[in-house]
Formats: sequence, C-alpha cells, structure tokens
Amino acid sequence: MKAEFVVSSGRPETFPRDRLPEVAFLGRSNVGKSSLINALTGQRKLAFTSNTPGRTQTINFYRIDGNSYFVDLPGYGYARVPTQFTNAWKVLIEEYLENRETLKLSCLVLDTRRGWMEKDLDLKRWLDHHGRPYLVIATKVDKLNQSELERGLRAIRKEGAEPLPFSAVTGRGVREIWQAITTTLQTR
Ligand SMILES: Nc1nc2c(ncn2[C@@H]2O[C@H](COP(=O)(O)OP(=O)(O)OP(=O)(O)O)[C@@H](O)[C@H]2O)c(=O)[nH]1
Ligand SMILES: [Mg+2]
Repeated sequence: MKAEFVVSSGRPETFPRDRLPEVAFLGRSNVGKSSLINALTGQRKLAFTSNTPGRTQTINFYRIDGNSYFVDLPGYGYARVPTQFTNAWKVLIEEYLENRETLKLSCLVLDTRRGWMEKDLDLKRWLDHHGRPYLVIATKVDKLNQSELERGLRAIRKEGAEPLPFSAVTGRGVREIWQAITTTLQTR
C-alpha cells in the first residue's frame, strides 16, 4: 500500500480537487486520530503525532493507493487553544463536513477510557441528522484491562453505535477498520 502526504490546508480553496473519495478522522484533541492513520497505512511517520494536544490545526490530506484520501482533521475540545482559534476551527470543520461532496465516511475516534464527551455527541448527532455514514472507533484499548475494556465498550454502545476497538500500540483493530472502510467505499 502506498500512502503519501498531499496538502495541509487551512482554507477550502486549497483542498484537493481530483474528487477521489475521502475518509475523514474526527475526534477530540489528543485522542489518537493521527496515530490511527499511521497504523492503518503502516507508515509510522506519515501523520504528525504529539503529546501536545491540538497539534493538528489544519486539515491534512493523505492520498491512499492513488484512489482515495485519508483526511486528518484538527481535534476539538482542547481548552488551552484561545477562542479565536476554536472559532476558526469550527468554521473550517463545518465547511468541510457540510460541503465536501467527496466525503464518503467519517471515523469518529473516542478514547475508550472516557467514552462519549459532549462534543463527540454533538458531532454524532450532526452525522446522524445528515445521514452521513460513520464508524465509531474506541482507541487506546492497550491502556485497559479486560473488565475496563468491556465497561468502556458497553458505555459507548449505549448511544446506539457499535465501536471498533483499536490500539495504535498493539495494532489491534487495524484489519477490522480497514474492512469497514473498504466496504463503505465500495458501496458508495
Ligand atoms: N497507549 C496508546 N497511546 C496512544 C494510542 N494512540 C495514540 N496514542 C498517544 O496519544 C497521543 C496523541 O496521539 P495523536 O495521534 O497525536 O492524537 P490526535 O488525535 O491526532 O491529536 P491532535 O492532532 O492534537 O488532535 C500521542 O502521545 C500518542 O502516542 C494508542 O492506541 N495507545
Ligand atoms: Mg493529530
């Protein structure tokens, strides 16, 4: 598989124009969106990851096998980013989600230990309301023991979504997530 960085964009005018289908990665700051992209592509240094929340501030497009894009969206809910930036974030993300015709699938990434936070639920409701297909990914499962994991997954299911357990550390879930992505891209 070939994955390549294409563009880091802060404005819709600079989004790619070749109309390939897109899979977007959404979730709170520091939840592990960029790490997930790296695990799925098998390229550990493709998307920039960091311990500093709010690292991804622009929309980053990665072309996958020349036939689709993975889109790394900036994380939300990081309190230390000044409101002028959170507003810019909202405008950029809303513009992308509402108007991007090539967006075929969103991956909503949750920290399994924390489950649904208010902004995650806002986003889920928005996706449901607009009939946009999405996967819910329960990440960082390597940090939990078996009973904590089961409790975390059960809490996520309460919102009517079946989470796909994932760990960037162990690679658990990579195959299942790829399968879900491929199925959606083929049928849409
Ligand atoms: N233990 C563990 N740590 C993880 C996992 N995924 C990500 N991390 C760590 O969590 C931190 C944040 O990961 P990122 O992938 O940068 O998170 P992000 O969602 O892209 O963050 P922003 O770009 O700031 O929104 C990093 O220190 C990662 O190494 C995981 O599955 N398990
Ligand atoms: Mg990131």
